[in-house]
Amino acid sequence: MHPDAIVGRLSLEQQQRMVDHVRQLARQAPLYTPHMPGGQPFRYQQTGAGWGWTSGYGGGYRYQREHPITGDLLPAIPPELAAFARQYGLEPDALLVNFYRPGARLGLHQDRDERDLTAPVVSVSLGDTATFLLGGQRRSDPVQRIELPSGTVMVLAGTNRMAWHGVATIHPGTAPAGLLRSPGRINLTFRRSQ
Ligand code: MD3
Ligand code: FE
Repeated sequence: MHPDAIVGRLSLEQQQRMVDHVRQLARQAPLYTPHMPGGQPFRYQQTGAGWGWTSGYGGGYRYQREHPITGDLLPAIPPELAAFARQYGLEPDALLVNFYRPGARLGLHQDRDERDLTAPVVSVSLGDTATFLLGGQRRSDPVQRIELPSGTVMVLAGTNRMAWHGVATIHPGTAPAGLLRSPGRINLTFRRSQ
């Protein structure tokens, strides 16, 4: 199965450069566990650059410039990464970094906290392969299971932009040797939030 959302695969060198950027970002804006507005923790850890997505702490799901734990302004999106997203027709103002350890999942949801829901979302998978779930416009629509190995680039545009989606499984031991220091998967999403 090869959905039209998958647009490319990064070389190992490109993947390593992205991971190096993530490490640099995480030094300034540490990974943390986001919580739903009701207090339930998500199963992954998160940080961001530019605008970050925050999931509660009183105000409900929204984008904000401050790190939710440290209160510091998030670092700017590294120019090399912004240029990467621009290749796919997106001028990003938000970069979300999600880290999944083996066993972590993300339930089916839609992304609709962005002001312009016609701007595409660009996603890069790094590390262990994930089984990604891509549904349709309605929650009850059938869902495709799509394997996302390290280096996969997806662009969610058109009808896929408002599709229900989630992460079913992380497959430990499938990352390219030496790419990550610990087992798991990093997902980068570039977005236009404002
Ligand atoms: C489809 N992330 O951050 S990436 C998310 O693997 C999110 O971390 C998943 O869902 C992850 O919101 C999936 C691919 C992705 C990202 C955004 C989308 C798919 C999408 C927005 C709309 C439709
Ligand atoms: Fe999402």
